[in-house]
Amino acid sequence: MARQKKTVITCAITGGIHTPTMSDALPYTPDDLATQAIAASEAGAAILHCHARKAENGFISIDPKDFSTYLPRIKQATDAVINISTGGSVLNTIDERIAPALAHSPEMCSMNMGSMNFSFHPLAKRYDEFKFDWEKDYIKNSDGYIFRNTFADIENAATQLAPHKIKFEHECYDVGHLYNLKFCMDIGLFKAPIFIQFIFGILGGIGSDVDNLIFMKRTADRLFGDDYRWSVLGAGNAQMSLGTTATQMGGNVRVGLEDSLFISRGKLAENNAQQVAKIRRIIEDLGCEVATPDEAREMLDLKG
Ligand code: KMH
Ligand code: ZN
Repeated sequence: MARQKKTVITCAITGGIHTPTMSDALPYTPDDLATQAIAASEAGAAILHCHARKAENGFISIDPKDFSTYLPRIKQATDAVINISTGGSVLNTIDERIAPALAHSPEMCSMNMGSMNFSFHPLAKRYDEFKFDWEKDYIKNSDGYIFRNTFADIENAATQLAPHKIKFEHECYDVGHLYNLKFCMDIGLFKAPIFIQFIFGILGGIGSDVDNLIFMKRTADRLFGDDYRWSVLGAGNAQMSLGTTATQMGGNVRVGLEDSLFISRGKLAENNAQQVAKIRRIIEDLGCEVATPDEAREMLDLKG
């Protein structure tokens, strides 16, 4: 595949993995979500990957109304590409998880490409003071959660979302997920060009070693040829290092507090924009350029 000229930065603003107790910077009120998303866009993120949370306690929400409280403010203030998560929480069904994307019809949404054990960041267990009751159970049970994305779930989500012409961020947490994606393309669920988010370092998925990134990339090259664009999400302390490696291999990168709460080893990030600014600085220092939202639209073939 020809090396792309610019690098698309995605920022995943809040997610559903971390809990408010872990960092005061993790946004969950509509005000904080909008303010941090807008700042991340201004810092250089072309795509904003969005989850919603309950304003009163930060619990992960898949209620489309909890997206309505902050997405319009982002759209009004920026031209960033909005990407709505269909990951929801491990407690939700696929129909519940796709409801926000169906209701808001964004340019992009996530599409998780396989079922897996899904454990939260092991560091979470160090936190024994919780702000909200739900956090304790969520963390306590985290070893036992299964993130369900069967072929039937994927087909159901793809079929219901198809009329909206939303570009999927195909979340691939392990090499088998690439083969799942290839199978789904072969049976006509997804059309080229596809956009793959290679995910490393989630407990239950592939680890965050450079060897694994090369393996995932080579496998995708073999399976999809020129029919795919790609990005790297390194969870936790792999965020900046693996993300940087991806940009040097010609790929795109995702940062954000959904994927890591830190700005450097042991130091919590102040907000999402700080992570975006850091990866942007690295990309530019290494002689590359970051893509604007419109350039990302063109590169990823979005509906615009
Ligand atoms: N939480 C990330 C590891 C989704 O929102 O659908 C992957 C993710 C999934 O962002
Ligand atoms: Zn997400």
